[in-house]
Amino acid sequence: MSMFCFQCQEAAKGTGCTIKGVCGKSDDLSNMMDLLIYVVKGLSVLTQEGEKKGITDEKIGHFIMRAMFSTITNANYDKDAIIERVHEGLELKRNFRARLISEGVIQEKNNLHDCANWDAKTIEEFEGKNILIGVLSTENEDVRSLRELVIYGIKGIAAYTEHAYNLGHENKEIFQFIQKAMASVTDNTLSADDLVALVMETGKFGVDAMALLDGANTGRYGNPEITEVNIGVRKNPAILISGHDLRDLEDLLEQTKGTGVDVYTHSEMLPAHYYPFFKKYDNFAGNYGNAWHRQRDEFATFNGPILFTTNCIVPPLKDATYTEKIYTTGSSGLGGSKHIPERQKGGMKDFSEIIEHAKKCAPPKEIETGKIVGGFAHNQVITLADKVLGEVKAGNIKNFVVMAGCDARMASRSYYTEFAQKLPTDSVILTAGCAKYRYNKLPLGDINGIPRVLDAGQCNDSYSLVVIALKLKEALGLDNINDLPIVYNIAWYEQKAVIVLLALLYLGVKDIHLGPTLPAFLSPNVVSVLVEKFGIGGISTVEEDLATFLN
Ligand code: FSO
Ligand code: SF4
Repeated sequence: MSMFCFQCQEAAKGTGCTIKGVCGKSDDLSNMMDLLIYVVKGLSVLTQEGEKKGITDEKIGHFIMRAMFSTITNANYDKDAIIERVHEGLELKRNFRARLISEGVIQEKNNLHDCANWDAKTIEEFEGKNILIGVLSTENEDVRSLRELVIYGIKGIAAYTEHAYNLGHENKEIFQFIQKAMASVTDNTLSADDLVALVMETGKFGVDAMALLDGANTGRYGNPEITEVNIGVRKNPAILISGHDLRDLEDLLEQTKGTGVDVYTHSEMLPAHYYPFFKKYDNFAGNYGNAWHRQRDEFATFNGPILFTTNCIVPPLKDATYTEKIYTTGSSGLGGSKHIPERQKGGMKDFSEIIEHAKKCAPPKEIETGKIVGGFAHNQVITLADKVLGEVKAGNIKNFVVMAGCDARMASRSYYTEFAQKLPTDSVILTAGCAKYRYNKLPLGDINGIPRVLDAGQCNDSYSLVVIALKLKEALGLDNINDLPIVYNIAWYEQKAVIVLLALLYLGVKDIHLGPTLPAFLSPNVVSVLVEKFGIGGISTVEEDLATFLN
């Protein structure tokens, strides 16, 4: 075994990647990410000591946010960038630790966890350490499972918090919680019950992070509205933008305006079309392709450069024709690809090189034609509330099925296409995240004008689905969110889906079905707790699930 990672749904053999990641992450990169998390833990332990005496450092919260996000599945394949972050974190830790010592908060020799005191400067030292401190260094499998559940939830929180931060929104309580939680996962005195409570608290801050991002996105770009998005192509050279960061999209659209270069969205950037703000850009041409895992084919036919603002990246094959057309920015990275640096305060990122690159490329090749409809975030759905409730009361809508989450490669995910196809025609699908690509182009029709697939947006817009559920509960005069005619059949892949799940659990949602497989990082005992407390279950066949879920 040269690495160990089991944070995503594609963990090898359903247990963990031990030689190389199924995602393409190499063992040395995986181990270096483990070390980055160890540095975050060390910083977090020190911040807890500092807080006792009111000593804080804002830079630490921001660093931890970026560091955690860069270790999320499929986001960063650039080992040098991760090493740079380890150096940056150690420097912050060195300084903060020295400050705590000089102010008499801690002693040079102390009983704090090794992560708080460990220091090093060379790659050799990093490599000597990183193999000792990974996931498996927690021996008890239940404690390990609960600790990792918290850590993966925090990775999701870090991602959403970073997007909000890029739009000038932050919530200090979220940063404080992250630090408390990352310190707590090193604390051997915590019982399993303490850790379960920490998991729930992580869910609470997941709700806060999604609400923060919702406010940041809608505050700057307006409330998503019903929108038809073109999935065909035009005749101009173009740039494809992927990932989730709307601020990067704004900078790109501003800089491509009037250049003759079009901009298309890919995968999770599709919902940007639903925001009123972006409609003013004539060169914002449409959405090209499908979910992230189809990129090896779709990037080849796109012809123009591709900008990744976040995950999900699939490292190109050796003979791929588009490798030199990939650019990354923010927490994403791909060794060998050009990385666009951060924006200066009050400025924009400089995308001029990508735009010049695009001008030399052929226009995208058409792979499909037509339109898809979306924009059913909370504000839009609440505007339609009377109509929707009318259809519910008239018995024309019998139930809502939340099919939010992620898409990924596994062939078994055809389950979700089939499930959508076979749902009774009086069921409406509520979706968010890239999971929608399994059914958003199917002719599923509408119920008296209400489309049978209501897409709220990106995975973070699962928050919208919660707001909608709470409104429905109020309008129908129900006491409990679980009395609503809503079924949860969620597909997960990476850690943002983990925080969406924890947020739902925190809000008291019961009987969530999670597929296509349950997380490898949940030990049998932790699964039992989740089944007992929350009624969480997996999926089986479409026929069986339709029969049981809709009952
Ligand atoms: Fe998908 Fe990837 Fe949005 Fe994830 S593109 S899988 S849950 O990054 O964040 O839904
Ligand atoms: Fe394996 Fe997923 Fe970890 Fe990649 S992120 S190494 S596929 S478990």
